[in-house]
Amino acid sequence: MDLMNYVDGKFQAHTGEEWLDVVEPATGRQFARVPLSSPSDVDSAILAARRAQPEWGGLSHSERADWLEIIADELESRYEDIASLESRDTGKPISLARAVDANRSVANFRFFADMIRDHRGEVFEMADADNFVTYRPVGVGALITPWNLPLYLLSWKVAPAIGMGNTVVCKPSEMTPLTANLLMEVIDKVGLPSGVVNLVHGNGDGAGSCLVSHSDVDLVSFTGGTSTGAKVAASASPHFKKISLELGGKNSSIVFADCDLKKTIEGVGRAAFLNQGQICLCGSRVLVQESIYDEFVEGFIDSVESLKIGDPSEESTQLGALISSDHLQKVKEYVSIAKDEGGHFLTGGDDLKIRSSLSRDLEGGYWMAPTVIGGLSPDSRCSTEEIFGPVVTVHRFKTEEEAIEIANGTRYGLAGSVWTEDLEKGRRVAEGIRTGMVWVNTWLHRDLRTPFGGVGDSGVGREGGKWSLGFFSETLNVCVKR
Ligand code: TXE
Repeated sequence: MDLMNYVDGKFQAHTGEEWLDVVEPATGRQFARVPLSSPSDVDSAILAARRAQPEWGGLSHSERADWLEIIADELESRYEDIASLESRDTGKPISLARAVDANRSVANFRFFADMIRDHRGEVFEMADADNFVTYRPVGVGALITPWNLPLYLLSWKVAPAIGMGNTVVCKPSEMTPLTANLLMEVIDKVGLPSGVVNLVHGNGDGAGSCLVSHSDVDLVSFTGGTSTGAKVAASASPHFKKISLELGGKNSSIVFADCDLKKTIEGVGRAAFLNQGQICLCGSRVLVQESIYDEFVEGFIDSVESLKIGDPSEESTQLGALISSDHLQKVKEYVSIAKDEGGHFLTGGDDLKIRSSLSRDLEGGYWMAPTVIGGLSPDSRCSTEEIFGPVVTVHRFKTEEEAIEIANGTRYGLAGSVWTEDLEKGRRVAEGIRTGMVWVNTWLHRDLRTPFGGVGDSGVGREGGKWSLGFFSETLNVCVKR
């Protein structure tokens, strides 16, 4: 399958000759090609978005909300296609692709349709005047997304961006472009006005950086790695674009002695290994109170060793393949760093066991056993740097203060979880962590109205609910003297 860009309401071939192979992570085999778009392809997409913006921005909130609902309905009718393409493209289990990627992508369009329909400006009265605050479109947005939750993250940006009257150019990850293509098919089918949503395929150094640095782009919403985020910020800032950066994480799961052990083991395991640990919110550092450390670790290892790894298309599979050969290599390097740092492997650490149980068809895939490492210092590289794979480190702590200090010992600050039956303590500890989101006795329990984003190396800005509407708009205050 050779993909095409989607510009000005039409699928269009890119102007150059360059292509990149799209590889199925579970088999290591190529199954599609993505165009490496040129600067002139990016220009055409931005021009189409620019031309479409005034009319689109002139529609009422409820007219645009209607469009989001139409897209949601059509997307929902492609539910099974979304799940199977996402599973094939990313290597994640089909059950996860259904529950998260397919479900949430539709939900994102519906949620923002409702929010935008109800969205009003504000009025602030003074003794002698009234202030009227209105929310206006920013203009043309560049939406850049990664490979771990491709359509989920793209829909999370497209829906509020166009809902608030902007037009957009999307640049999905070159590694997982298939569901972005599906979204363009949906948009094409429902007849969204031309130029409102455009898509250029390509890699980061090519189409991505060209888009971000373009003088006719007013806003950049980026989700991806921290070092890429720094480059994106550097090229966007000379033009004073609005920018939101959702970057990496190295999140702690803090387990207190008074937790419900069974539920905690299950929740901490899910936080560690969902999507093979390739979610920025994953809890990859597990901090356990000393008095239950041995008991927790024993139960945790049992549960990790019972995870079913293998063919992502099988319903019962719980862990699939890692995204790419390069990424697998990066994760394995951290495993050897852990050995050098004096870590001991409580389980996993290699891929031999998995490979021996895989069918021949999957032998070329990018497999890694879920790995739990003990004995490392909390300030070691493996427990402070983002690995973004199925690798977690476990550490002991004695007091609340110590747990908070360890949790705050990374440059990241995206998420975290606290496990205790004392809910007051749970909140107290959560509020002590320098981060953007903390769950108590749960993980990834998302209410789309809440702010999403982090501090430090995890990024700048918040999206979600009214924060998305604020980011994807410019406010105007008109003060009228009576
Ligand atoms: O992401 P990149 P990569 C982390 C994770 C991973 C690391 C690198 O640790 O190992 O990032 O992953 C586009 N200008 N996360 O290399 O490069 C690129 O084409 C504009 C965390 O895959 O950040 C893709 O569309 N765009 C993360 C998107 O940026 C550029 C999820 C993300 O790619 C660009 C994924 C440039 N100069 C990885 N360079 C999370 N926060 O969830 C690249 N891109």
